[in-house]
Amino acid sequence: MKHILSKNKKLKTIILETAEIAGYLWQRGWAERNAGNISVNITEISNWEISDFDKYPFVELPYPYPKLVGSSFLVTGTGKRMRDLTRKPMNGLLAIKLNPEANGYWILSQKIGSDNFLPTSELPTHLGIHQMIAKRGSDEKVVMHTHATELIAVTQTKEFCSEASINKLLWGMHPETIIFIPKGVGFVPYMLPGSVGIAEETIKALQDHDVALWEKHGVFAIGNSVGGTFDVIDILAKSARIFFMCQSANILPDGFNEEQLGELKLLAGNF
Ligand code: 2HA
Ligand code: ZN
Repeated sequence: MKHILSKNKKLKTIILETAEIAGYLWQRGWAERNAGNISVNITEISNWEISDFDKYPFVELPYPYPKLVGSSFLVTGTGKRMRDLTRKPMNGLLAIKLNPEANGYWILSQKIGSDNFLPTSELPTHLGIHQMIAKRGSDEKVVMHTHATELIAVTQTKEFCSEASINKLLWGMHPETIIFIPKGVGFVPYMLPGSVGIAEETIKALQDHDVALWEKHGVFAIGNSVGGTFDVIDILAKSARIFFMCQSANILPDGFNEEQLGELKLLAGNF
């Protein structure tokens, strides 16, 4: 890391945490090939003063993000593998900074002419989510997309393709789920990945949930830290695994009733 980023200790910590969690995504089997992407809003900890912006690659965005003027992000690169991030994080991550018009960004982790690569194909969705967070003024810094196999599997039947039915199922399988994810998950019906439509639906779903479940594709989750965002997906995936374990043993799981869920919800914060 022989560039402006290496002088920033807080950023280094976030890069190392992202690399560690990327390894867990791979170990879970949620990150086949180049699947998944992560972005972290690093505006608050960015200490760089740059006078020579023309040294860095500049990329135009298809539309502007007015609430993100001048914001900086750490983001995974397009085509990069999560499993490779664990060894050489900056070979798969970029640091970008939006311009004053918020209709383009400089790639601060690369110099023009070096081995350049671009951010994830899901960048419009990531920036749209960060903009929604900026608008409402909440603290989430991280957006994580991964192909959580167990959660994809439950969306393969129409039975669980609604917010009400998917949350009833996931909350019912394990106490942690309603304690740590009391708002449940939002549901996004199948749409072409990387499209404007799926970005809009995801942003809508994340307005009142920390997780959006993409039908037959994966999850988008937001959180204050990379590790904490992973934890939430991990808990949901465990619920789905319990459901499938019961199914494969020919057990029809009872789940929790409304009263049990209600008292579990009250444990949030001291569990
Ligand atoms: O980053 O997961 O949805 C690759 C993807 C696209
Ligand atoms: Zn994906």
